[in-house]
Amino acid sequence: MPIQRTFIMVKPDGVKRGLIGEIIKRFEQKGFTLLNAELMTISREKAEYHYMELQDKPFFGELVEFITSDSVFAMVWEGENIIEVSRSMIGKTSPLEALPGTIRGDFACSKAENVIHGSDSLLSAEREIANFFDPLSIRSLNKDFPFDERK
Ligand code: DAT
Ligand code: MG
Repeated sequence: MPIQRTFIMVKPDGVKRGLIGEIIKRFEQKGFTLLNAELMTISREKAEYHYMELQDKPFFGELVEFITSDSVFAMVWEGENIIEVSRSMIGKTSPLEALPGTIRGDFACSKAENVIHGSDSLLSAEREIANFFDPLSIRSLNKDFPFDERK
């Protein structure tokens, strides 16, 4: 079972609604390990880089406006298969598909303002973590990271 790292971010709507604790609680209860976390307001440049895959979408402008509109709570988490598992804990993007029991299923009813972000692949996790955190600031529990799957 591969140990992975991922980038998780409570979006401005989630921070305003007081959901940081609830989200940390779910990740801790699952058995994942928090490696760094920071309340931050992100620049337009970082937001555009974070969502670069969506730059041609009609909602890209609104997405960048929203994510830079107020504080976000950015985190790095580590655990077994955390990229896939965290995506299933987060739930689908569409509120019509996000099942009860998932974070979005329980707390979001909007496609645009949906409480939380989680990386969707190893490559995007690496890029997203590096966009928001200095590598030296990330708690290091295992000196051998990245692990075998990347060799
Ligand atoms: P996810 O956040 O589930 O990985 P995504 O990467 O496709 O979804 O899109 C990133 C964010 O962009 C998403 O969390 C909310 C916003 N978004 C996606 N599709 C949208 C749409 N059709 N209308 C408005 N916002 C949308
Ligand atoms: Mg995505």
